[in-house]
Amino acid sequence: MADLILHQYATSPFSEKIRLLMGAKGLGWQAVEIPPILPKPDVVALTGSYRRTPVLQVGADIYCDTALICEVADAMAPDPALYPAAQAASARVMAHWFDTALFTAAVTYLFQPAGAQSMLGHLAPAQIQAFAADRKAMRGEGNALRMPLPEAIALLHDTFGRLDQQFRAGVAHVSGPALSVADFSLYHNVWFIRRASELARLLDAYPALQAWHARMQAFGHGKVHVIGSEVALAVAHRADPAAQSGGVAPGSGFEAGDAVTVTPTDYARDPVAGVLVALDARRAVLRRQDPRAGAVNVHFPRQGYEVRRAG
Ligand SMILES: N[C@@H](CCC(=O)N[C@@H](CS)C(=O)NCC(=O)O)C(=O)O
Repeated sequence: MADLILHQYATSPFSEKIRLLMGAKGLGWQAVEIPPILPKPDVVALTGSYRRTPVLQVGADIYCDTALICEVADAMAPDPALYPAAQAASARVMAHWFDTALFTAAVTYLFQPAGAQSMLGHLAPAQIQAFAADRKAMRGEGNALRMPLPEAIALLHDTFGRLDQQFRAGVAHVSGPALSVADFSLYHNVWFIRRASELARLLDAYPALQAWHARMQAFGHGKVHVIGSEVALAVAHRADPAAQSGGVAPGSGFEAGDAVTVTPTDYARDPVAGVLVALDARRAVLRRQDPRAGAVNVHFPRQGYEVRRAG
């Protein structure tokens, strides 16, 4: 199996989702610590202009978004399964909801004035300002990742209360009796809130949820080796992108070889331009050329991303 290189940073919840997944799957991986704010020249050399965190690199194949990274890791190391057949739909739908609606509530809750200090207190005042400006620009005109604070708090209590009840009723995992991708999507949200000292006390009312979190945490992060971003770029440059079976699905309105852009529909809406290699109901794959990374295939999930003809 080619080396797995995760471009991530320590305080990123979506990175933690994948670090824990590596532990659960018993995978060895390499970590590149990337900047939490723009500029990220070595990330976008691989991705085009996709700037979100984390990104998984396998040779010259670059996988954006943790929803897709979970599928890739599951195909490489099927045990334990992330999409057990008896929970296939519930696991995927719950995971998506935790990664979007619940994450928006968690971010709103944690970055209220009382929380920002515990989340960003390790930074100098100028760094806090730069972080705030970066995230404001990333959220865009629709102010994605924010909702009214009372609704965010209500959503967190409602969700955690129901999950706590379900765990107390003896259901071992989030979407049913078996572990699934939904456990990892809930996990990173709880992990994020637990980092917020005072505000983490919101979780005190949910002991069964906390016990589940401790069981998940025991997976650890697997065997990790830290490398520099220049090493990762050299790996991409040396490798050829993997052959894509499947191609572009008939009736999609696109053909292989079309010049297209792929853009997140929610936040960090920076279009990535390339030549379409594969497209179906689950994935879009673009080929692009970069002076430092060489030829790379950049892979996106279809949900949450828009494919458009370039120009
Ligand atoms: N849907 C994306 C969301 C990823 C995301 O929002 N990550 C945060 C960090 S936890 C981010 O990109 N923040 C801005 C940045 O790192 O530049 C995924 O599942 O990968």
